[in-house]
This record gives sequence, structure tokens and C-alpha cells, in this order.
Amino acid sequence: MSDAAQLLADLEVFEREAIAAFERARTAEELEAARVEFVGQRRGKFRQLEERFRALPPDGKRQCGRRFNECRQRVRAALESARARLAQPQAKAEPRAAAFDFTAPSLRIRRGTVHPLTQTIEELIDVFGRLGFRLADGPEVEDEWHNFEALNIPPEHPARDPNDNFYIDGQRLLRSQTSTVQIRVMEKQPPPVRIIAIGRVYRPDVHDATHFSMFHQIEGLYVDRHVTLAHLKTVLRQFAQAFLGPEVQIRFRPSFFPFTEPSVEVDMSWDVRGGQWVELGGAGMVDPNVFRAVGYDPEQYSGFAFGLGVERLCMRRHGINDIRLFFENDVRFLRQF
Ligand code: FA5
Repeated sequence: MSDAAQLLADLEVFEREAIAAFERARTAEELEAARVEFVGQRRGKFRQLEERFRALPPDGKRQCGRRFNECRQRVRAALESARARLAQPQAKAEPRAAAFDFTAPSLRIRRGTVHPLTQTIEELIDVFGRLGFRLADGPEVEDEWHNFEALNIPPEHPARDPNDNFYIDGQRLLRSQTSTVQIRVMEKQPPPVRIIAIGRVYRPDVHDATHFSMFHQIEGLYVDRHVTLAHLKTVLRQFAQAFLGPEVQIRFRPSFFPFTEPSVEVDMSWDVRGGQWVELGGAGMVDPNVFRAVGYDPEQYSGFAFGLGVERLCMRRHGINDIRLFFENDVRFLRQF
């Protein structure tokens, strides 16, 4: 190999090693040591290469000149960029991972809670499940047949006033009560029936501490031979005591619903001494007209139905005094459950 060819090969190795050494340097001292080793004025490796270049014959110089200068420039540039890197503040020069303290305590992750209404709904399903009631379901957008007609509410009845309902078009509305599910279940199956249905209902009521325009009801329906009002009262008392405590009393007040006869309002009292009664919903014996609408024979079958406000139950259970709290999504309220 000629001297020129050997020099070209050595330049190659020199360039690679010098640049790697500059990039590897983590401190100014390490960089300085590398500088002295590779490009130091007196004993640096480049100095020796320079001397070999000068000693080349003219055509050898021509052969290596360009590569020689290129090598010098590249190595200088690598030295400059290493100097610039080490001149930056420590935090930036250090890799990010080094700034992370693995021994520091972790951030506290706040766990969410199940909404109190959802908790109440799950409890209701559980309590009535133990009393033998199966869960049924129906749509929130209903037709007039299921919301009114089949429930013995004729077209002229004030409950059908468009101002008292959320109509979507001429025929369909957001259901105003879960009694619609009674009809849907009875249309699908013959007696006996023992179901509950829980879900949202909608009424254009003015919002106050006990009223909201969207709320939840739990509907119950029990149809068989020889079902009486005594069965209704027993089931509701058992439910109330399982849900709110053994001291809870219930009472019926005469009332009217087009789809039950007789009809009652259901009140509960959780403090017998204080004698305070709270209305929870309506109930009664299924009206024969309702049985006829779904094709059941009212001579053979009887049944009871009830519809209770879920918010009112939940409020009573937890001592909540304003229904609006359920729907404001204020975590200070929700976190308490
Ligand atoms: C009914 O809706 C009947 N469907 C109940 C029924 C079912 C009777 C089966 C007979 C047989 P009422 O309109 O009273 O009844 O409503 C029942 C309960 O829903 C009320 O007692 C109350 O607890 C609750 N409720 C009514 N309106 C609101 C409202 N705007 N906000 C919150 N809860 C309400």
C-alpha cells in the first residue's frame, strides 16, 4: 500500500474515533482529555497525520488533500458541538430519566364513586329480586297507546294535555310514567306476572326541592289468580322495611289512578314518634279495563301495581333534602356516597 493510501485509511479510523470520543464526553474534563488526545497541538493524533501528509510527494498530496481537509473540518465541528452541549444547564444535558425520582411517593389517584341513584336502583333490584320480582324494561320514547290508551287514560283526560307532557311528534312522547312497562310485559306474556321496571320518566314540572323534569320511577306489577290489596300492602311493607329499616311503617290513603281500582297513595313513616309521613308513590289493584286492553280475562285474574319515585326513596334513605343535588354533578356531593 502506498503512503497516500495508508494515510487515507488512517484518516478514516481517526475521524470515527475522534467524533465518538467527543460525543461520549459527559464532562468538560473528559472532553478536554479527548481534545488533547486527538487534536492537541503538540502530541495529538491529528498532528502526526499532518506530518505524514506534509511528507507525501506532490501526487500523494493531490490524492489525499481533499479528504484530509474534510476530516479536519468534521472533527472540529464534532468538538464544537460537544462543547456547546456541555455548556447547557445541567438539567438539559442530563437525560430526562435521571431527573425522575423513582422513590418519591406516587400521585394520589382519586377513585370515583357510584352515583347514589345508581346505588339505590341496584338495591331496589336486589330487594325486589328477593321478593320474587323479575326486572323488565321498556322504551323511554313511547307511543300514546302504552303511555295512556291501554292504561285506561282516554284522549280527553287532562293527563294527556300536551302542556303536561314532552311530546316528540303527534303520536310519540317521552314516557311520563313507568306504568307503560306494565302494558309491554302483559302484551308479551300470559299471567302470572311478577315484575318490576326501573327507569327514567319525564314531566315538564317546575324544578324545586322535591320535583325535577326528569326523574326515576320503580314500577311493580303482580298478576295471578286471587291477588288482593292485602298482598300489595304486605309486599310494600316488606320492601320498605328491608330498604329503610324494620321500624318503618307504611300507610295507604284512598286516591285515584285511571289504571287501578281501587287506588291508593303510599306513604312511609320512618319516625313513628315524630309521626311524619312521606309520600312515595301510587298503587292499586289493576283496573279490569287494563286487563282487557292486553287480552287478559279480568274474571279469572286480578293483580296489583305500584309506582314509586326513586329519587324520593334515595333522599329518604340518605337524608338528602334537595332532589336537584342528584343532577348537578357536584363532586363534593357525589363523593359522599
Ligand atoms: C304515577 O306516576 C303512577 N304511574 C303511579 C302508579 C303506578 C299508580 C301503578 C298506580 C299503579 P304519580 O304521578 O303520583 O303516579 O308519581 C309517582 C311518584 O313519582 C310520586 O309519588 C313521586 O314520588 C314521584 N314523582 C312524581 N313527580 C315527580 C317529579 N317531578 N320529580 C320527582 N319525583 C316525582
